[in-house]
Parts: sequence; structure tokens; C-alpha cells
Amino acid sequence: MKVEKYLNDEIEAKGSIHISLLDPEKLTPTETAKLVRIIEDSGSTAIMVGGSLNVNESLMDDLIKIIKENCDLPVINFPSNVNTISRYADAIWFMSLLNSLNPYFIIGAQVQGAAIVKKYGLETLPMGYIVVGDGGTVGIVGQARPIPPHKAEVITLYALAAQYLGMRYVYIEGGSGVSEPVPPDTVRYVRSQVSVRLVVGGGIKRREQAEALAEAGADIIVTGTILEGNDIEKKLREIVDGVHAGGKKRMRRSS
Ligand code: 1GP
Repeated sequence: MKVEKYLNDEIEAKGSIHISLLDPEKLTPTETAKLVRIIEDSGSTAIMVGGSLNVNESLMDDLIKIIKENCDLPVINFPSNVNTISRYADAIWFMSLLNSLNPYFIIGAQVQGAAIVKKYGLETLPMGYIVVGDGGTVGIVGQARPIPPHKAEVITLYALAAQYLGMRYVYIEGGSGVSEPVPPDTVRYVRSQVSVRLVVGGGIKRREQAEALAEAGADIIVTGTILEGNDIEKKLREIVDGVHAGGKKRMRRSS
């Protein structure tokens, strides 16, 4: 429960936290070393590693080793399949793609991966994963039937089902690199109906988007694509500040 406790403590202290997503396919060792120092300095709370395409266990292992050599943030495995589970991660999102049309992504991969997770002794963070809107590459690879982003009631039913199944996190995934993030109104409605930790990601590029989503009720905001462009340090810092500002506003409102 080490990583889960750390995330909970950080969420309770800050209202909302930011996690940086790194894709093993897209990074060289030198770039990774530099990037993770920037991530740590920005105030981002943890690092997730994963990608929908062209990732395997040895790429994951290599990336995590470099992360660990260069920063102290916990590393959470964000697996796209059974062959992307790494023994070097601190924890794994043990996730089910709830709106996939293929049972493999709902329970098949989890059954195949369970013994590997046990053997590696990874801390499991149980998560319901819901792909919405455009859905990006993960929607295609995971054979999801993406839910329109404004259908907050439908997304809520998936989130509630996840909660009742005992999952402690729900990830509302807009898809990596999409043009618009999930609308804050949708997040606000889901937040009002469920009590699990809400993770929101996909298409967040600017501070005001991150702040609005945190204020609306996202406990965790994930960004990946902004780490692949220019001006990373400035953009990341602004987004992390936005997440914390939004989280604080929500805490103030509820106290
Ligand atoms: C993908 O939600 C994450 O799983 C991150 O999306 O790459 O658009 O930041 P971006």
C-alpha cells in the first residue's frame, strides 16, 4: 500500500495532484534522464510509464531503470498488455477497460497478467478505465466503444459500477494527444456521484484546462504529450501549478 498511501496523502494535502506519463517507445536514455529531473522539479507527484503501441517488457524495464537513477518519484506501470509489465515499477494500475467490446481487455489480459504481477511483487492499484470521446489510439487498440464526452450520466454508471466492484480508482481517458480534453462539467457530474479517486487525462495542454478539471473534481490529472514537445519545463510547471490551484479551490469549497 506504499504508493497508494503516498498518492492519498498527496491528494489530501493538495486537493489534486499531477502525474507525468512517459511512453517508452518515444524516449532515448539521455532524453529520459533530463526529462525526469524536469518532472521532479515541476512538482509532479509520480511518473506513469506506458504506451499503446510498440512497447514491450524490456523497453519498460530500461526506461524505469533510468527514471529510478535520476529521480525519487514513484513509478507506476500503466500496462497496455501483459507483455508490458515491469518488475522495476513501484506499483501497477491493475486496470480493466470497462467499455471495451472485447472481453480480453476487460478481464482476459488481467487473468494472464495476474501471476506475473504476483511474481514481481508489484503493488496493485485497482482501476476502472473508461475511454471517452475520440479515444485516441488506446480506443482503437483496446477495441473500446468510446462514450461521447458529454454523456456524463453514462460515464457515471461505468464509474459507479467500478466503485461497486471494489476498484479504488476510475480513469476517464480522453485518449493521448486528442484535441480537446474531457469537459469539466462531465468530471463535475461524475465527481458528484462517485467516491473513488478520479483520474483524468487526454489532450490536456494548458494550465487553465488542468485547473478547470481539478476544480471540477479530478483527484489526479495525467499529461503525456506535452512532455514530447518544446518548452517542456515551462508548460509542465504551469500545468502542475494549475492542478494544485484547482485542487485548492475545490478543497476550500468543500470545507
Ligand atoms: C494518455 O491520458 C493520457 O493515457 C495522457 O494524454 O498524452 O494527451 O497528455 P496526453
